[in-house]
Amino acid sequence: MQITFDLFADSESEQPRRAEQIGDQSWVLRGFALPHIERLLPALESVIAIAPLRHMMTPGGFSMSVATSSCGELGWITDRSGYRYSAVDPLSNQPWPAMPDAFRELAQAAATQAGFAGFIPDSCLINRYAPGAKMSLHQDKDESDYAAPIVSLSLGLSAMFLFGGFARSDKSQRIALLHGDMVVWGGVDRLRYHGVLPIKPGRHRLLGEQRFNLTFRTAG
Ligand code: MD3
Ligand code: FE
Repeated sequence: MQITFDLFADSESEQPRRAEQIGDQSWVLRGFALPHIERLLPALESVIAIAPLRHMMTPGGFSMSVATSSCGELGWITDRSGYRYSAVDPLSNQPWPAMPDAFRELAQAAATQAGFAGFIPDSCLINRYAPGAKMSLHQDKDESDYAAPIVSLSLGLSAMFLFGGFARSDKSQRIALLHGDMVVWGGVDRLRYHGVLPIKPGRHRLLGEQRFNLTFRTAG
């Protein structure tokens, strides 16, 4: 009896782990990362100690409200010359930090759960949202192979995610993404428009006044 009680010492772990289908080949895995948070947060800290979060410039000359960094062989960058993947961090001119095993293993497990066994991410983009930060509707088109899924992990403050169609003007579904939720998008849903509404002010027990989203991709 004592043992089962200890399993629920952290109230967030009481969230049932369940899969919600949001598209023909897209799934929200509620609470999927919760059993691994204690390994994930130190790994995240060690990555951003080497490759600090920064507000990159869009090709149009605006600073992103989201602060970004990356780990893995390739990192997503933007500047006045455009959006692309780079093997080096433009701040340091050094390779991005290695992808922590805890990250890769979690992303692979989530992909497998959603029907994409054999997913090998070579890039993890780290997005940090302070309250008010948002991401406008866009498609992810900078990767070489659209057959691979994209896997995301949400940490900290919750977000309202917009999941649209194949034209910017298509109606979007709104999906709340909470600490520990993972999402897998693949196949026919890979090129759907998506975005994030401005993050509401708040304080998360572990992460404070911020939301992190980690996006795992096969980019190269
Ligand atoms: C849906 N990030 O970094 S999760 C991005 O929460 C991005 O930070 C959001 O969109 C965030 O590009 C959303 C990731 C996501 C990534 C790719 C997708 C959702 C997707 C591709 C197709 C459909
Ligand atoms: Fe995106």
